[in-house]
Amino acid sequence: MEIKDTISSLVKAFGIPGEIRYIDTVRVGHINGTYSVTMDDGRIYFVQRLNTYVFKQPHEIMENIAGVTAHISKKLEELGKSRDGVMHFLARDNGQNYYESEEEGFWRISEGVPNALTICEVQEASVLRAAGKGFGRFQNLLADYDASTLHETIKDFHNTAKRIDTFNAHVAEDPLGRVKEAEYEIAKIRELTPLATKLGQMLAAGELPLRVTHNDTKINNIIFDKDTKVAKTVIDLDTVMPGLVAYDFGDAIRYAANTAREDEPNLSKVGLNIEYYRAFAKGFIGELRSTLTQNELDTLALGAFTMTLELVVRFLDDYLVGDKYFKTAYPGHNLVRARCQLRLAEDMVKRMDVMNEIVREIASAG
Ligand code: GN1
Ligand code: MG
Repeated sequence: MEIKDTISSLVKAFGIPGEIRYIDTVRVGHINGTYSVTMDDGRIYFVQRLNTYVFKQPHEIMENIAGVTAHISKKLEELGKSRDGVMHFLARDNGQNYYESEEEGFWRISEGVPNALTICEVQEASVLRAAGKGFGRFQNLLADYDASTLHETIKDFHNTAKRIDTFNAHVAEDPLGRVKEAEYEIAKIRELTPLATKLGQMLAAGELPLRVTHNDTKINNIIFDKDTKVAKTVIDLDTVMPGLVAYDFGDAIRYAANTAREDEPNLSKVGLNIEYYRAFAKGFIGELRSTLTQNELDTLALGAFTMTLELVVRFLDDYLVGDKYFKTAYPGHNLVRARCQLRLAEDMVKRMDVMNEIVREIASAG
């Protein structure tokens, strides 16, 4: 079936009234396939095909999302705040918030957020401050969510040590003969492994609390208000799971406080934008100050490095095994991404003291 036919049958299956005016492909995100559908009365819906290679248990994801979004709505209502910004997935007549078929795969539809702005490349520090607030608030809203009811949608998602083990096994196997292209990167990963696995060791030793975290805090997973540039909604809830606060802080910094794009091939452009780092930290810590433990504050900067190195490993691993996980735009894209992330990780190692000092300043500013 052509995609427009699939989408129009989905629109009917979910009981959306009216006719489709147009369909756009949304090219943000490396995993799922997303289309924005505008109806004849101007309403917008996001129709998304879940990548079931990545998410093996799609029903569990939709169960998590239903629980998490209901909780957030209820909290906002109690606080007397607008619920506009909560992601809303449509349910069909049979109560299911998805549609599934052998031939077409696993689909879901969410309502568009009015006056929405998605940002992929940051141009000003104020956006980072707003994003920090948005992700911090998200975590606050879920602070009392019963984590034991959440399915682990991707097992060991941020288990950096395990990811490195898998990667090392693939280096040894070298299934496509690509290892020779990445000798420098492989050596560096090995050198940086002790630092990258420290956070996981602290977790195992009970030195850091597990919270309900988002785990994929790229800035394009926040919807901003087009006019005020305030963070309205956190989206992409597929990986909401128990995790460390440093994962959410760290992954956001990795992506948005890079002086270049995530896949910049010219490595001389890549590094940590310390002003953006500070702005995000201000927004994030400002929201969470009363709940963060000293160990959590002390590991935020380490989290940024850890998430960055973890992505080096994930991108390079995917390259070595034939680009099965992340969508790529050209051959070698995952290698380019890995090199870029490695340059950023190396820069963070050099500036770890400054990064820690900034967190301390912000935390003690009250
Ligand atoms: C993927 O779906 P998207 O693009 O928001 C990935 C993240 C990575 C990110 C790297 C489920 O996120 O973990 O950090 O790409 N999501 C999943 O850009 O693996
Ligand atoms: Mg995602």
